[in-house]
Amino acid sequence: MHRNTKLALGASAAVMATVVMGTAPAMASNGRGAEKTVTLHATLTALNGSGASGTATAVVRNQLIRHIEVHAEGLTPEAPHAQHIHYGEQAMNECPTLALDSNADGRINTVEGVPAYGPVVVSLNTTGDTTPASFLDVGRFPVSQDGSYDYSRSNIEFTDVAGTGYPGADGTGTARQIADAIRAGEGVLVIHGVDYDGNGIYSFSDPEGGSELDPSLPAEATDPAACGVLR
Ligand SMILES: [Cu+2]
Repeated sequence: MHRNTKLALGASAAVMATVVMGTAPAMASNGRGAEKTVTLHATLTALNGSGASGTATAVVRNQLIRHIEVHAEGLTPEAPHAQHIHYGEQAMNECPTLALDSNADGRINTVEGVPAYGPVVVSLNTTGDTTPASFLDVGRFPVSQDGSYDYSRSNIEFTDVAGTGYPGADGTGTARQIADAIRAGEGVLVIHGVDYDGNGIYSFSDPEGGSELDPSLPAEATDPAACGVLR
C-alpha cells in the first residue's frame, strides 16, 4: 500500500513538471508511458446551500485511476454520501448553476445538473463494483463523521458507459474515450446528500419529496451537495 502510494506520487510529480512547462493534460494524449499519467485536482464547492466544501486529487494513468482521494467537510453528518465522477461528451464539463434549475424550484437536482456534468462514469464508493451501476448503492459510499470524511481508493478501472453522448445508438463512450476526457480535465466530481430540513436524516422533506432518480429514495439522499471539476 505505502509502496504504491509512493510510486503514484513519484509519477505525479513528473507529470506536474510537464504541465508546468506548458503542456495541458490534454496534450499528453499522443504520448506513451508516463506521459499518459496525469494528476488532477478539484476544489469542491457547495451546491444547493449545503455548506459543504472539500478537495479531491486523482492520479490517472491510461484507463486506470491509480489513486483518488476526496476530503470533504460541512456535509450532512453521520449520513452516507454517494459520490461519483460525472462526464458527458456533450456536457459543459462544469459544475451546475441555478441557470439549469429547469423547474424553478430553487434547487438543482441530479438530473438538472446533467447538462453541466454529464452522467455518472465512476462510482467512488468504498468497496466492490465502481461502475455507474453502483451509483445509488448508498450502503457502499462513505459516511460522514460530524459532516466530514477522508476517502481514498486505488486502482479503479474506467469502463465503457452508455449514454455518455458519443456517436452511436446508445451514446456509449469507451473506457479509453472517457479516460482520455477525464485526463484532459473534463471530469466533474459530485458528492450527493443534502439534509434540507435539518432533521438529521435523509427524509422526504417538504417540498423536496422523493428523488427524481428513484422515488423510493428522498431527494435529500440524491441531490448534489458539492461539486468540483477534476483538472
Ligand atoms: Cu453523482
